[in-house]
Amino acid sequence: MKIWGRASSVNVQKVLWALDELAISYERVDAGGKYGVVDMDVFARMNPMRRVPVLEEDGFVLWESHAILRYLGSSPSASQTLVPDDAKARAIMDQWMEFTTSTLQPAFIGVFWQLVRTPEAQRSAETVARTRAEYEAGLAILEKKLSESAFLAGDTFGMADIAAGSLMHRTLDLGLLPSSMRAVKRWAETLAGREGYARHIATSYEELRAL
Ligand SMILES: N[C@@H](CCC(=O)N[C@@H](CS)C(=O)NCC(=O)O)C(=O)O
Repeated sequence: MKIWGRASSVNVQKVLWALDELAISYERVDAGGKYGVVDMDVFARMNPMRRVPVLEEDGFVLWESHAILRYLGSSPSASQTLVPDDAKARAIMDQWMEFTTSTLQPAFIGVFWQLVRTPEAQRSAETVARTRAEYEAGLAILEKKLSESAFLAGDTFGMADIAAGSLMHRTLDLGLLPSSMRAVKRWAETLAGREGYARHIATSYEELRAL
């Protein structure tokens, strides 16, 4: 199995974390950001969006990180299941993954771009405050859920925790989690104890910083 994508991309990181959890071996090829590659026609034939990650396996090609997570979780080579068999339990997992795609991650990216990817001279305090507040609104939804259960889809760790949890290292590092959100903090600390998180999520993002 080949994963195309730079290791500094949070969407690539969540796939690498899932591969670790599932003990699936793979080869990663740098693409995107400073590595380019996504501009090449050969890459566009795999992913017309020219984005990473892309999974390639014996001629099978898949893009969109959460589609990749679901595929990996249901793959026969998975050594443990992160995607429940039960339809309702799986739908709850999907719900949190969709929430991450549609709401939580776009809000995170808004503030991350301001604080890390925009040169300080070009930042506006107003935009920082607005994007921060939008992300806090998303985190508040997680806080409510995680004060009711240990993980997003219930009592056991699963793919939804990988999808949303992949944002937590940068969230904590940038001081974006309000101190009142104790349940998110407890959850993030639990996730940080997993080897795949330590290996792929808790990494430096300095190469992304605008000078
Ligand atoms: N919804 C897509 C988003 C993919 C995406 O935006 N990837 C970013 C990196 S996080 C990308 O490819 N950016 C262009 C680049 O790195 O050159 C997914 O979840 O896979």
